Amino acid sequence: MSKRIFLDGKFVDHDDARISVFDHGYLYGDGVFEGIRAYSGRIFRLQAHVDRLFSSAKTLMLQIPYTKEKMTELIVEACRVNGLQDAYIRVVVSRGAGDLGLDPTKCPKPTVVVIADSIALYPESLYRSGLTVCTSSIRRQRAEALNPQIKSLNYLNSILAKIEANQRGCQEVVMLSEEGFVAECSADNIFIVRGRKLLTPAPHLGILLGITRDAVMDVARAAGYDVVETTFTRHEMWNADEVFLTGTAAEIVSVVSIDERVVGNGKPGPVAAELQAAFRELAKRDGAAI
Ligand code: PXG
Repeated sequence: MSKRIFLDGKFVDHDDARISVFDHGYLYGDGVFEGIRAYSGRIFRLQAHVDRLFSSAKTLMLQIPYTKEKMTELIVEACRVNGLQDAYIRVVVSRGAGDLGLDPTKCPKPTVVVIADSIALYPESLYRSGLTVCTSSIRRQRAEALNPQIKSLNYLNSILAKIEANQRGCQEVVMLSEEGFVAECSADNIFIVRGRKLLTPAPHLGILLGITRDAVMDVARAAGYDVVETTFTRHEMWNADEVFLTGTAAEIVSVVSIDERVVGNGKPGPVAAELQAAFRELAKRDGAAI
């Protein structure tokens, strides 16, 4: 069965899911998105994703033509019509078609797309071996330029960093704030472990407030860890007991080498493993039923 994609008010076949070359999402990266996962028939933290989508759109003065409730229903519906219990869902709202100038007021109708697809899981070997990462020379852009809390269609800041990672043979890349503190990775948040304490960069450092980050803070606190949102440098990161990344696609993945410094004993650590297990338990029972 061909995949059914929600586009501009209705579900259409994959081959008919086309948008205009005049869409400012395409011409300027003017739009917002979410990447969401469903586990065993439950959509993980759906409300938080819908809230973040609407917050991103509000800052861009992009009027989503549905209520939050309707958008939530559409996301569930996209899984249902495609018969998916485990899914990766991409919601995209772009400014819509306009003229060739960048003025958003010339785009009368935002484009809304919901794609529900089967999830391409990261290879299990990645979790067994852990990631090798490096620090990018590209700084996370400051909030006054383009706030990293907006999950916008303009990912060039991350993509420039990712290009560097690829060139240097790293699997992810750590991005620093303008002041040189650890901020986040190109598409993941970062945590460092010191004994029973977890440190993660505070929101003001210019990060996307990841929904996995939030869930990991919850499960870690429930497991008795002290979790602190704070400021730290690469020195603390290099010398941590463990370092791990969090994101919707990767969940929790250990980092074993950073800038050619071995992290801990060079193997994925027990804290990341414990939190990954707790996270999977949470994902099984938490979330809106499809
Ligand atoms: N920081 C950045 C910059 C991100 O893009 C995260 C953190 C983690 O956020 P969540 O809410 O997912 O825990 C992201 C995640 C993908 C994909 O398919 C993920 C993201 C962007 C593009 C693709 O893994 N964002």
